[in-house]
Amino acid sequence: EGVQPQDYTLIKMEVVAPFPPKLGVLEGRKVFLAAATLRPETMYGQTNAWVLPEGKYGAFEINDTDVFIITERAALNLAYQRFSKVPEKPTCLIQLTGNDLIGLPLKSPLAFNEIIYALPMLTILTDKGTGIVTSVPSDAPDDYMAMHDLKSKPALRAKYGVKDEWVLPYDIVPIIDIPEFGDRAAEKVCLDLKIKSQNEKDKLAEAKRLTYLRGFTDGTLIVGEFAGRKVQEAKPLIRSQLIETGQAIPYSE
Ligand code: A2H
Repeated sequence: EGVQPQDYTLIKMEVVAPFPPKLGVLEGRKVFLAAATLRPETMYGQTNAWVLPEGKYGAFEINDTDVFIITERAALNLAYQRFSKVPEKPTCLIQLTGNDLIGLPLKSPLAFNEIIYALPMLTILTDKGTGIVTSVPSDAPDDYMAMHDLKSKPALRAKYGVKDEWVLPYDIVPIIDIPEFGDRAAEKVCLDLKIKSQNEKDKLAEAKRLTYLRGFTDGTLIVGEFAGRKVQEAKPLIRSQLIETGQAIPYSE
């Protein structure tokens, strides 16, 4: 963990009922996969959520209505940030693994895709954020490569029980234009650097370095209520809106 606290936005991705047998005890509740992001203004371009197949998660009571599926570590942090039904104490309703979550249909704030699915990503860190990541392959090289791996490797889909229809219909949604990078910046940089898979750590670090700063300083939103505004200006506005409408909460670590 860094020395500086990171201010994340936790995006509430609602699990669509009916729930599978593993989540049966949660039936009748409002259940969300809560994804930590530093880029709330990119939520229009979500194509899926990421979970770590072998990762340990739990379903935690956040307040009288909401249940969040996140890591225990994140639930404890949230409990100290006033987000727990019992103050300063996480209440876990059921323990789950990432494998239990793969294939869950989700409704996520601002996403142009009405339903997106929870899919496996092998590079998720369990000691960062919530262990759940929302996927925006237009602007995040990690997301682009993990999606590319699933789309191009039927054996990888089979290994994790991923159905074709959770992946193949989902294409990049252009949302931000960056001069010289275009409106699919993550794809362009991954192609330029000839990155082969989500496991090429060093190259992906370079891809992120190349895209993130330019996207934030020179990017312009091309969709949604703030189309035409600079990413820098739109980001705090979209973050506040998501929080005020109850579709997200602030989270720091
Ligand atoms: B960001 P930092 Cl479009 N493991 O959200 C791996 N990656 C994680 C994670 C975890 N446990 N928790 C969060 N993340 C990702 C959107 C996005 C993100 C875009 C562009 C850049 C970007 C869509 N994915 O991140 O190490 C999440 O991906 C820029 C670094 O705390 C989160 O924001 O800086 C970001 O990493 C937080 O990474």
